[in-house]
Amino acid sequence: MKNPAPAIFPPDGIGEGAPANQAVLDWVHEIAILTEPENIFWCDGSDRENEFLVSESLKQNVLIELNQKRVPRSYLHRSNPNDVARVEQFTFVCTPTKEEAGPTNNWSEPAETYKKLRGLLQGAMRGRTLFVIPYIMGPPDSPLAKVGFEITDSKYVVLNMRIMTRMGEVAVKRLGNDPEAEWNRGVHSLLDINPERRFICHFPQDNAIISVGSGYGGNVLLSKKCLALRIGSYLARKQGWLAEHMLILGVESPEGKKHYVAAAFPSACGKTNFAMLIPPEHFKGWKITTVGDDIAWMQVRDGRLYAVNPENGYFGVVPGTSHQSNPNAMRSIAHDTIYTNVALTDDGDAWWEGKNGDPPEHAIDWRGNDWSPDSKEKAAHPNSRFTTPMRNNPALDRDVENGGGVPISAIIFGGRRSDTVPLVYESFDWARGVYLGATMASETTAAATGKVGQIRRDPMAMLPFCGYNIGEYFQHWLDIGKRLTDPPRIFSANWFRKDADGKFLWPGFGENMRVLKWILDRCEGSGGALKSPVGWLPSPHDLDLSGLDLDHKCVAELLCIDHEEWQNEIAAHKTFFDSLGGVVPQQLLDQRKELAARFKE
Ligand code: OXD
Ligand code: MN
Repeated sequence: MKNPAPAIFPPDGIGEGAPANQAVLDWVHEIAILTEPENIFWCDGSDRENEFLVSESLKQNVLIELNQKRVPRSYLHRSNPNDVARVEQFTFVCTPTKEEAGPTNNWSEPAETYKKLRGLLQGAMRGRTLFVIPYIMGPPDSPLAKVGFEITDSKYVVLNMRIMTRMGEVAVKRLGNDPEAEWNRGVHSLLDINPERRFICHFPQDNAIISVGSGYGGNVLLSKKCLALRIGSYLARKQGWLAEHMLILGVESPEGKKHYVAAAFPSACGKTNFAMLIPPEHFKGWKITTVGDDIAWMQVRDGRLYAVNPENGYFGVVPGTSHQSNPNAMRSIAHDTIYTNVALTDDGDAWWEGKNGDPPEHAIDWRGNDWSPDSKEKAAHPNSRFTTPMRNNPALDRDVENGGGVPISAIIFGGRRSDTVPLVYESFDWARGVYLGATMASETTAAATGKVGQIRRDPMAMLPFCGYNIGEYFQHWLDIGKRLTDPPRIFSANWFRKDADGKFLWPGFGENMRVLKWILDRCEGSGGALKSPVGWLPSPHDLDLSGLDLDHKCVAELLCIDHEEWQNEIAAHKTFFDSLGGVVPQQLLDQRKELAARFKE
């Protein structure tokens, strides 16, 4: 590359955060030769740098300033309408053999894929700035923390990564000068935002990611789904820990007894709401605190499972967020937030379906068109998002920076199921909990492109995120269990069961505290339960439902295990296992038979 002339003329001292590590310098040089940018900008994550990039983004319409009195230091971004969600069909795991990627991933041969991507990246940053983002996932003093570098030609990505990760100096320091140190190489280019040239490719053996053709969320914030989950799960298996699509919350009783719970729900199924839950009046004195809302990295120590949240911010679904559904999220996103694909009101505020108050008489919708309540289109895209720093959360857990992690007492697996799956039950033991997680299913949501509302098996909520063979992933879970002398109890939860008229039976949101309380009672050995074929099921009086306007019939329906529905469910487990082509551990196949037999007892 010729001596690059700065295209955006950063003021002195900005864009000079280059690390001393030669391996990083060599890699950046190689990508710059390939992509031919005008300028290389080494991000340091400082406030000054951020202000500079925000002001450039405003000038170039990458960001739109919101009303600074209402939402200080907050901005709106509109993505290309062809680019509004994760693209699972264009997401690849590139391992030497197809078997390593397994039956649930799109596989692509590494050498050919590198070649194809290099072709697409050739000259792709001409006239653009190449940003290098150093970041660290996990509390910097955590043994699980991972350093990554993301190269991108998108300012929006830089601004989001600064919120979502610990970015800059801290990562450079942790990496140090060792050219052999482990770090993730992420390359992202917008190209021309064309779905035909959109590929999100992972090379687990090389600890590398290349993402092209998208500018949206999980496709491009490479720290999140790509590193923390897909590459993370691969590293976790190799190194003996777990990288999971789970929120982590703390729950403290009025007497000061505290437990931590991790919960895996698929995308857009309420992880953020659950992680920020405010207990209803009836549970006065109980406190919920958030460790994380999307990803848990967990390790075994002294026979227990300890979790850290690798992220530094929340990339949450906006529609439906209100002072009723999630007051802590509303407070979090009241300042220092990037909104993507929400509507813009005439007075410069962000608006979305489900926000408190009446809809505005007029707004500009997420595509930039005039909108009124009579419009047929939604004002905000169903997968519109907020990016907000976790320090904005009034309920942030005090141990969120504790590198050793928090001890997990319970794991919850849950999906959107309008029938079959009861409100809550507990698996008989770890191995049967692994079966429960492995066979969970949920209705698809707008978080990924494709049909919404289709039931699909989504093991441990990791179907789109497990970066290696799912059969080995199941075995890894079983093996972790053998190392736990005090394992978390494993539960199933379903907030989404409906009655015959299609109405939700359970109020959800803050009232989920009632389910959580039963879970804690079980962990402490005090909660009552009946033995059912699927596991330990609360009877109506085992749940604290006082003050809740729910009739007996409704409670009975919520807790019902309908044998006919479960015959279909167990048959669907078989279909799913069969579809995986012989990779499922024998222990789980046996469990399916045992489950079926328990229904006949
Ligand atoms: C997310 C997702 O953005 O799961 O967290 O899609
Ligand atoms: Mn997620």
